[in-house]
Amino acid sequence: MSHAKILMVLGSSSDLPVTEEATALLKRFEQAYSLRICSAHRSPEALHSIVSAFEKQGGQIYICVAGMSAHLAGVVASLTIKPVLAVPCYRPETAGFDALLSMGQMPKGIPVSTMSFGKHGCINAVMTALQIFALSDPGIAERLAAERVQTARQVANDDANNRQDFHV
Ligand code: RP5
Repeated sequence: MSHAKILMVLGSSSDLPVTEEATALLKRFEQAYSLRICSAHRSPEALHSIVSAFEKQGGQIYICVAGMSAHLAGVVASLTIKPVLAVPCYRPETAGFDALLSMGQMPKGIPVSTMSFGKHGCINAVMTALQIFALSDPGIAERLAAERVQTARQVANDDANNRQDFHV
């Protein structure tokens, strides 16, 4: 059994739906990961312990998923020099912009790499992690390249099946 190289931390169980396709992608790429629910403000001591344990086991990349005043990623980033990827969750109150700005407006020195909203952002966070691993793992690089070919093929199929030419 391999140790998780990626730790996904969610601020609440209500953020879980955002992560489903992203964790499926990690499984498809056979990447060991851990997913934990832990809040920077509701359970700060647990967050410190989780980060500390992940560091000790040789974990490499954090993905933080949170909504509202989403300081989770910033707090995790303060505890590590490993890459921290942040996914802002949409909440109806402010359309997710509170979380986006909390994550995307980190002052210099403690970087947080902020993705787009919700499930798209979470998938891109996983893809970014895979791209980082691919720098030193040709197998992952090959699979990412194949994924790109498949994505382009899908768009071409959609075009072939749906194109419209209207002339007068
Ligand atoms: C954040 O507050 C969580 O990441 C979640 O997106 C938001 C609301 O949490 P719940 O009230 O749904 O637990 O900490």
